[in-house]
Amino acid sequence: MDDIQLPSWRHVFKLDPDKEISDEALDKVCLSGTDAIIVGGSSGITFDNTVDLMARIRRYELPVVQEVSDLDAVVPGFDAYLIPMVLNTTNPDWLVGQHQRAIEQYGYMMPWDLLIPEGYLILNPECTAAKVSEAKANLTKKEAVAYAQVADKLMRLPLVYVEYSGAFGDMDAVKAIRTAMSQAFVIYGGGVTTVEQAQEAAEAADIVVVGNIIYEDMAAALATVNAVKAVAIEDNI
Ligand code: 1GP
Repeated sequence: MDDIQLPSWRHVFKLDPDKEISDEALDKVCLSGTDAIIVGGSSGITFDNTVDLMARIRRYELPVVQEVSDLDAVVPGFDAYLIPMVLNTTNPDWLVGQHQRAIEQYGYMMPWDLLIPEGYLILNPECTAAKVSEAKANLTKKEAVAYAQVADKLMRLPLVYVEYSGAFGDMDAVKAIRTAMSQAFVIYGGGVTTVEQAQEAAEAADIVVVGNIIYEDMAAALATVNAVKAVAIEDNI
């Protein structure tokens, strides 16, 4: 396994197994200078489409991690597994229920060392993840910060993922969240399509995730890598 050096990551591409990507496009993504690839999505994720995408990314040297959203689609062979715990869900299934059932069933064979729990804070009510996980995503900045603090200070999760999937979020809220953290790293994802947005997100969060634009405008997606990496962020922790 490659060592997962989360604290050194600044830019990550997220690839969706349910979406087509050509070998040529995948080559560009994997050789872009990004720090890692996350494989995951909110719908249409299966074992078969995940194993296929993982095998293709595996030809490259960069770390590849799976963000688990469906137990049936967990594929052995990733460098690590991000385990979302949806902080602002209204259904405890998405916070601990599915996790409990997974451990009850498969606990004896869990690669515990490879699991990285993330406090997932979904702030775009329109995104699929918000709908699927029944999240109360219309939060004030103060409410959002408090949820992130639950993850950081009470649950002591190593990551807080601020998810605006499909829409560029409120960077003031992301900054406020990061400032309030004692030990968790803050990942931001959602609607990063331009160099300016990539820079703004890089000023607000420890790690910036870029997803959809890969499938819409490859040149714009690739430009976000250097844009993020050019921004130095002060140590918060
Ligand atoms: C989605 O946070 C990621 O889970 C990235 O969002 O697809 O909007 O870039 P976009």
